[in-house]
This record gives sequence, C-alpha cells and structure tokens, in this order.
Amino acid sequence: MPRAVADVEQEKKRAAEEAALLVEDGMRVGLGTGSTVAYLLPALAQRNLDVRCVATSVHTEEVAKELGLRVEKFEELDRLDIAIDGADQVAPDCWLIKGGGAAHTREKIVASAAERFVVIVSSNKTVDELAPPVPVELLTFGLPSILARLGPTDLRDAPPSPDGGVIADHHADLSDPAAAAARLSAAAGVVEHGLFPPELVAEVLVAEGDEIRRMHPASAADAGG
Ligand code: DER
Repeated sequence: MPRAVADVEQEKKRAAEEAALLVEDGMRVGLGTGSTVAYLLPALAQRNLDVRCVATSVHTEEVAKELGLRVEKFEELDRLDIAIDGADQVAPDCWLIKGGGAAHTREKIVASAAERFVVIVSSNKTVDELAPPVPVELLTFGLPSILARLGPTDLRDAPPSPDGGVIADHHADLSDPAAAAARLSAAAGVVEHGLFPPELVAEVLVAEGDEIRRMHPASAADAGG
C-alpha cells in the first residue's frame, strides 16, 4: 500500500536528521538538493558545527546560507569529507537514480569528491529494480542530433541547469544499469546522467517509520565500510 504523504515526509525528516549526526566539527560537507535535503539543512545548522559546505544547487545554497551554514564555492575546495543527498530510486545493490530535481550533474561531482557519500531516503524510494526514465543533462549545441542518437528522451519543461544544460528524461533499458550508465557516459553531448553506481555510495539511510535501515553496497562492505 502506498505510504501516506505525512508518513513519507516524516521518514525524509528522520533520515535527514540521522545523517546530520554523521557530520563532525571541521568537516567539509557536500549538501545535496531536494525535499529530503530540505530537512537536512536545519538539522545540520542546529548542531552549530564549524563546517565548510558546498551546495549542489542555487536553492540549497540560498537556504543553507539563510540558516547560517558556511557555503563556499566548489572552486575553493578540492575534497569533501562527506556529502549527503537524496535519491529518486535506490536498488538493492545501491545503484541509484537521481536527478528528479535536475541537479544530478552537480550532485555527481560533489558525491565523487566526497570521502563518504551518504544517501538519505524515505522507504518509498527503495525499489526491486531501477525503472526508467533516467534524468540527463544535455548540451544545447546540436541538441536535435544528440536526441536523435540517444533514443527516446523527453525534454523537461524546466529552466536550464545553472551550467546552461538542457534537462531531459531518457527512457533507457535499465536491465543492466552499468551498461546503461556506460552508454550514456559515452554519448556525445550528454553532460551527465542520473545513474549513480554503488561504487560512489558509502551508505544509504532508509527511514522505515521511526527506524533507520542502513544499506551498504558490496564494494563498501568489502572495504570494511
Ligand atoms: O534531484 C535529485 O537528484 C534529488 O536529490 C532527488 O534525487 C531526491 O529528491 P527528493 O529528496 O526531493 O526526493
């Protein structure tokens, strides 16, 4: 049965508050984007830690600053200790689909720069298998030809990304997420796609009611993470 909206919001808040506890004084922190991260920002600000943050979207940056968090340009930090972000879908092996909020390009850069990328989700985000579409960011240069080569893709009725890219949703075959990700990464004109591999993920915090279930990709478990 689908979860009631209030329950989903409560779970997002629960996951976000749990993740805020992972941040320690002096850390460099990547802040994701979306309705789950909206609960992270006040929870983190409330801890009054001395942290340096980078934001994955203008909206996150504005809200974080309003709450008193120190947000710096990502041009000023080369590594992050932790990044925390939501996801649209989480598969059992920790493959993710992200980009519902159109911020996946910056989100992937920030996640990749982090020692520990922590994903926070309500229980309705976990799936048995990833399902299309996959959000993509495309260059405007040669857009019709990029789309023709890519295959079925819907342009989103959304403003361009802060980096000038066009946001679209690609109807990829996701029976093999690694193959789909490799194909999208290799496609000329695709700036970034919303398939995030388990290798990027340290931990997924899934709120199930008041409980937190921790999912770890096999790669992290092998490394003792
Ligand atoms: O756009 C994104 O990638 C968001 O992080 C998304 O994946 C999660 O957004 P939500 O917390 O609003 O569901």
